[in-house]
Amino acid sequence: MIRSISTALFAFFAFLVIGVTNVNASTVEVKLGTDAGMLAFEPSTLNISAGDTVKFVNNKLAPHNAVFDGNDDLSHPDLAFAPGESWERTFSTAGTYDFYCEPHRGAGMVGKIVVN
Ligand SMILES: [Cu+2]
Repeated sequence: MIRSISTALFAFFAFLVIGVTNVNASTVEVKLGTDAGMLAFEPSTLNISAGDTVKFVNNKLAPHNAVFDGNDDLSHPDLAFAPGESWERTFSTAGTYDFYCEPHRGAGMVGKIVVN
């Protein structure tokens, strides 16, 4: 009896750990404004897996934002002014997501995230 309870408990906790923690999910960083001082996302193209998180980090030549047309949940329309300001978005659905920085779109500050 005690043995079967402890076995059940073990199975339960193993399920919790495996179920809650997606060990494969990772967080990838994208800089807004390159280290070299270019108006671009760095990197501008990202390949990630479904469930991964992208951390957008304000870098140089602010202000920047990141807008995904037709995808309000992924967009961050507020302008980031301070270096180091950041936000995160998790991509749970496979697909190709184009985005851009509103103030610098005309200067070519566009990016692409491919979720596999
Ligand atoms: Cu910008």
